[in-house]
Order: sequence, then C-alpha cells, then structure tokens
Amino acid sequence: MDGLVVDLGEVVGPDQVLSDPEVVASYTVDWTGRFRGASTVVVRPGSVAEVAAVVVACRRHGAAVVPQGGNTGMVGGGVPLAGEVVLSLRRLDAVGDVDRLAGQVTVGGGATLGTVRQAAADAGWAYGVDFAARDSCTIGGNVGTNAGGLRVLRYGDTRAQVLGIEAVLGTGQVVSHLGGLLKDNTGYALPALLCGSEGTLGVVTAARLRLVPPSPHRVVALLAFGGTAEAVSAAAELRRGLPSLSATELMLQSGIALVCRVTGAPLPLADPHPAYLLVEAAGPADPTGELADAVDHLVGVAEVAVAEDSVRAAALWRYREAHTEAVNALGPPHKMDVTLPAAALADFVDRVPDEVAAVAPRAETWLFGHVADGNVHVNVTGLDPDDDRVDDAVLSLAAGYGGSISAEHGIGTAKRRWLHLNRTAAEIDAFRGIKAALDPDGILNPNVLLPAP
Ligand code: 2HG
Ligand code: ZN
Repeated sequence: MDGLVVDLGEVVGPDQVLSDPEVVASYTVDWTGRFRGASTVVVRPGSVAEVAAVVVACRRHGAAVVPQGGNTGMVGGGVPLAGEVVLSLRRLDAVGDVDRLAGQVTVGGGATLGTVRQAAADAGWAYGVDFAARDSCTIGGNVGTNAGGLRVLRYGDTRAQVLGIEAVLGTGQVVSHLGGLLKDNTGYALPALLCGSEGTLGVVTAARLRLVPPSPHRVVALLAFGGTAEAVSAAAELRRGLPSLSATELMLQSGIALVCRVTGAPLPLADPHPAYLLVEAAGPADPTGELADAVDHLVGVAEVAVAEDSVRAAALWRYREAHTEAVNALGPPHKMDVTLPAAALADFVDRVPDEVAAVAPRAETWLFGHVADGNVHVNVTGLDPDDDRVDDAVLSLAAGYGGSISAEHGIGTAKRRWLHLNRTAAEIDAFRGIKAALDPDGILNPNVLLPAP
C-alpha cells in the first residue's frame, strides 16, 4: 500500500491523498449506517486525466477501487467493503454552460444534483430528476445507480436524461462521447450501459444531460384514502386524466406519524387515515383548476388539503421527503427498494408488514414510495445489520409478484445475493462478460452488483 500511496501522490499531489485514519473513516460508512467497511486511503483527483492515472496506478498495484460521490447511496455500493481505495469524485464538480439551443448541459461526475438543477433553472431550462438527497448526491452516483426519484412518471429515470458520457474504464482508458446528438446510431450505447452499472465498469467523470422545459406553476395536494388499493387506483386515474401530473407519492399513516414524531410537524390533515397520496401538478400555466377537477372525479378520497402557497407546498412535501431521515432516527434500517406490477402493488403493501412480522416479530416496517412507478420503499428497523432473513422474505415476495428487487437504489452489496431473482444465469454470465471486457483485472467496485462467484 505504501508504494501505491506514493504513486497516487505523484498523480494528484500529496494533499489530495488522504490517509489519516479518522478522515478516511468518514468515507467508509454509508449514509444509512448499515454498511461499514474499511480503507487506508482516499484519493481525490481533480481531472479526468488524473482519474485515469489513478486507475492505472491502482491496476499496476493490484488495488481495488470504489468510486464515491456524495456517499448518499442506500445499498452499500459506494463504500469500501474490503479495504478498497476510495476514489472520491467530489473535485470533478464543474457544471458547463447550458447549451440553450439544444437544451443540454455537460457536468462533472462530482457535481451535485442540486447544482445541476439550479444551473438549468438559471438558464431557463429544468433538469428532470429530483429527490431529497439533491444537495449531497452527485451526478456520477446518479448515473451509477440510475437514480429515479420523484418525477420519473413525468421525465423518466437518470438513464433517460444521459445523452453522453465520459468515463475511465478499469483498463485506465478514457471513453468520451459528450456531443449530445439526439440521433446517433453509431454502435453500442455506453451511457445506457453505464447507467446502473454501480461503478463496476467505469468511473463516470462527466455526463451530457438532457434538460426539459421549466414548469413555473406548481400545485401540491395531499389526498387521504381508506386503504392502499384506493390510493393506487386514484394514482392511475390521475395519470390518465391529469396531463400536468408530475408526482404521486404514497404514504401510510404509520410513516406520517413517525415523521411528525421525529420532526415535530403537526398531523397534516384533521384526521389520521390509512393511506395518503401526495400529488403534484406542474406546467406552464396554473394547474390548480385542473387538479381540483381531477380530484373531484376520484373515488374514495376521504380528505384533501391543497397547498395555497409555496410555503404550504414545501410543508406538504416535507411529510414525504422526511420519511428517510425519520426512519434512520430509529437506527440503521434495512432498505428494500422494489418495483411491483401495478396490479400487485396494493396487495404487496398490505402483506409486507405481516411477512416481516413472521420473520422478525419485534421489527417495525415502514412503507412509502413512488406509486405511479410501482416503486415501494420497504424500510425495516429493529434488525441486526447482518441479519438478512427479512430482506430474503421481502425481496422474494416482490419477485414472486413479478416485481424487481431494485427500483432505483441499485443492487450494491445489500442485494447481490438475490440478483438471480430477477436475472437469469445467461444474463448474469453476459454481465460478467461485459465486466471482464471493460475491467479485465476486476478492480472496479468488486464487491457489488454481481453475485460473489
Ligand atoms: C426516496 O424516495 C429515496 O425518498 C429514499 O429513494 C428511500 O429512504 C428510502 O428508502
Ligand atoms: Zn425513492
């Protein structure tokens, strides 16, 4: 390791090689606190050339590397699990000038989502991806996990925004294709391949992003229902009848009560209800009237609150966005981020607490998610970090319904042993073949995504 540290210092300058154990420790625990690894060195390159030279040096020394952005991942995919070198991308945070004609921007892998959103807005455009970790998470990490978030129903996931990519492969070679041409059928689509590759194929140093028209008028409402099935049907009706719909987030009474307890917020409506939908409509003109009309036509709405102004809208959003921190306040959760076919979603949500209780009677289950995408975030607290019997039960249940074991957080280390629930042996072989071609020595994030051989 000493020789590697010297070589890394020659590439990035000694100041950008961190080896003080206390400093390094802060890079080795994931945001949830569930995944704790170890490393002796963090390297912070400042350019794509330096990233390439770091990868070459690590390859020469046979050292594995974990790329890390904002360290907001939820599946243990961005921390060194077995002594890997941490390659921090935070210094690659440049946001280029917005191409106003094309509606595109090129940004560094270490730029935060929040900075990119602001740069787009300043230029009269918008970036379609958004979620609560916006001010810490980075575009490189968003690409690595193919992050989804709150507005997938309107704009798609990160893969749908990435028009071009620059990355350093496990060989140390730089692949760069950032022209942003919308029509460009010149072979394999590396942006699509790298989105969701979790740092196993290349280190993402820059991305060319598609921007979307801004939606200056926005209205937010909270709808309450007697049960999950009613909320799921209402979300489908809103998708069909409300073209300005930009978010439909499912919450349950237990989660709302937890958020109120942890944040001190009052209950959002006069009475508690079993299920809630946070609905947002947005567009070039005020969508308040069309949202009110659409809500009037819904069946099973027990109570409604419409935000009259942006302060109240933010307060309603806070009930949803604070779920993650409120759950974490109870101790490191097990997070099972699944997608269900629409027809199975309500059944799944209603069954999960009993399935968890059957395995771990003292655990608590928290459910919320992006209902229009079929994406439910199952959080379970009160479990030992290494006890994965509940994960097995919940992921198997989701797969049994024809669902996916990862909607948007990725596989990481948390779910790699269940990849076979969604991917055939032939697919996993193909994944291994691609990995071997782009990272022949297997040095890039070797302990995530693919099942241990
Ligand atoms: C969200 O939707 C994030 O807020 C985090 O994907 C979900 O905390 C979670 O499980
Ligand atoms: Zn989410």
